[in-house]
Amino acid sequence: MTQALIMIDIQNDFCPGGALAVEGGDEILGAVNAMQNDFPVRVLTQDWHPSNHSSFADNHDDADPYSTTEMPYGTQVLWPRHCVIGSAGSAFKTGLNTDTADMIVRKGYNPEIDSYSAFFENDHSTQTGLHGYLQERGVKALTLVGLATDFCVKFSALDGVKLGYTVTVIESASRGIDLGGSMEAALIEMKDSGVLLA
Ligand code: VGL
Ligand code: ZN
Repeated sequence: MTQALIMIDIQNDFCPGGALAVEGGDEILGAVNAMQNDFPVRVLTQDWHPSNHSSFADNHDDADPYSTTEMPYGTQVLWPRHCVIGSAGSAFKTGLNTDTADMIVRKGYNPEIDSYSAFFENDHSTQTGLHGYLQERGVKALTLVGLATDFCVKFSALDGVKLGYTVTVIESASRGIDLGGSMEAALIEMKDSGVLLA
C-alpha cells in the first residue's frame, strides 16, 4: 500500500517568533526530517495568502485577531496576518528538509475563501489538486504531520478519510493552536471520523 507523508504548513509564521506562532512548532523539525526516508511519496504544503485575504483580521473593520465572522461557507476565525505570498513568514521553517519533496501544494490564494485543508478550500468543493496527484501516484495511505494539529492538519485528515485514504496523524510530529479548546475537540473529531492517531 503506497504511503505518502504529507507535511502540513511547517512555515516560519507558524513557529515561535512568527505571526501566528504555534507553541513548540519548531520542535517537530527533527522528527519530520527523520521520517522522510520512510515514505516513497512526500508532499509539503504551504499556507499562501494574498495581502487582501479575508481571513486576516486587519482586512475587516474593528475585528480583533482570533474573533470569528460569518462567511458564505460558514464561520471563519479571523487570524493575525500570516503567510503572505512571498514574505519571510511564508517560507518553510529553516531546518526543514524540503529537498525530498515530490510536490509542494500551496493553498489559500483565493482572497474570498480560506483553505485549511490540503485537499479542498473551506467551501469544501474547490480542490487543490493534491487528491489527483496522489491518485496518479497510487497512494492509498497518508501520514500527516505539521502545523497546526487543530486546524490545517485536522481538516486535511478529515478530508483524507472522506476521499477514501487510510489516514494517520503523528501527534508527536504536530503541534496545535488550541483556540478555546480546539485541540481536544480536534483529537476527538479526528478519532470519531476514523483518523488513526499515533
Ligand atoms: C492555519 C490558521 C490559518 C494552519 C493556516 O496551518 O493550521 N491555521 N491558516
Ligand atoms: Zn492561513
